[in-house]
Amino acid sequence: MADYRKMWEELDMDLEKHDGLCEVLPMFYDEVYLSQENRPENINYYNFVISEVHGLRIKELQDSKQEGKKVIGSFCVYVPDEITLSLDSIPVGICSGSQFWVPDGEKLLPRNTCPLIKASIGAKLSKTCPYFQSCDMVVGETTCDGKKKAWEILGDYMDVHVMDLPQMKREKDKIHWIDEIRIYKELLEEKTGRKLTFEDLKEKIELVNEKRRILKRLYDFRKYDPVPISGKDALLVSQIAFYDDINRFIEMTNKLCDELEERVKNEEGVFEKNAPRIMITGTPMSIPNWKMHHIVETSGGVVVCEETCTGTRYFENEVSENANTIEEQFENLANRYLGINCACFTPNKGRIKDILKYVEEYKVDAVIYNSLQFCSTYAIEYKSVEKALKEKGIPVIMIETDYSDEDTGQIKTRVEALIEIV
Ligand code: BJ8
Repeated sequence: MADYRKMWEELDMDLEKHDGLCEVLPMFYDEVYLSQENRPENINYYNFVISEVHGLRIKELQDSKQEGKKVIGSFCVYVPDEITLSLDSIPVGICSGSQFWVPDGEKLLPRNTCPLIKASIGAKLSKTCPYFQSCDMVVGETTCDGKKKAWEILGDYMDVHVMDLPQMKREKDKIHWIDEIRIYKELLEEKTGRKLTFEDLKEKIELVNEKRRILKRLYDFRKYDPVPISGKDALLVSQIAFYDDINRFIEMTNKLCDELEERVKNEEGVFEKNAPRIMITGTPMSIPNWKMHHIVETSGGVVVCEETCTGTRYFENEVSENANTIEEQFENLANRYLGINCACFTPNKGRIKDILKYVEEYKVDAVIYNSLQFCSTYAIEYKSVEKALKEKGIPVIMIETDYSDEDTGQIKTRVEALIEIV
């Protein structure tokens, strides 16, 4: 690997602490990913991306900044990438998925806060995340209470803009969200000195739709039996989608899908035919949170779908390309984004509908409802999801966990018991 220390230094990173992170990640990746058998050839690209996660991609971001582009971080799939890209900026998803950052987060946040929030704040505070350090601005949103309050803390350390996401989906909420998208656009125009044009937005709407289509294509292959790609690898591709260069990501994921198409034709799978098919639903899993997938796929099951923001919620539903004015484009954006069914909305019946639809489509045998600790919206919504699944005769268990390994053995026992009954 090239030497990036000078770049990290210029990014004002804590090099000593960062060395600690660089030591554990490759070992962990080897154990969870490289130990898998029969992976597709084209997954090597994603191995490479991970090996350069704090290196080459960060260098690319720095080079783009030299050319005058802005880097904009976000933590939620409601923040519209189309606007960011249209204004010559690069969106990066920076929700943090590692226990490494939690202790630093706990210096400022109560311990009984969601690990995703603690890790995000900890990553900034500890100056060990080069994505955070590269951002010209981050865009938060008013989803859960924990995040809302965390943005105030983060604001002491960097430029933060908060989008006021409605919590219901009435007509007036849509009007409000269109307005929030407009405010974000105006702020970014000010930052970049550019003006958003209909043509630029049209192009980026089409581009982001293409990215959604390629992720959908990938997920469609997981509907086959035997499954041509592991759940762990599919999750990895989704996670990388949040920060890789969009054009390269589309190209490489298309190549991977071409290979999977061949595998399906040859009935070649990573697991044996009839392996128990598990769907995971719940809170997002950002890099390197591979915990639940690893447990399932080392317990005899295969993860065939994730109804999460690092799964279907990220790519389902395209932005309509049918628009003649910027106003119509904004309305189309709002329609697509408000179609995401996050538990922070009330009511949120659409999520149950989605889960039942995926159970059918991906021929799911059992569901794991995975909720990060202290995430009350997802934890509370479990009861209605459980009821709907039980009515259909689909076994489901709820697992509340964090990023640590402490409960791995316990979770494995429960997952094995679930797999045994299907
Ligand atoms: S659209 S799931 S990315 S808000 S897990 S921080 S909700 S306490 S991440 Fe999310 Fe957007 Fe919704 Fe998706 Fe809070 Fe829950 Fe933590 Fe969460």
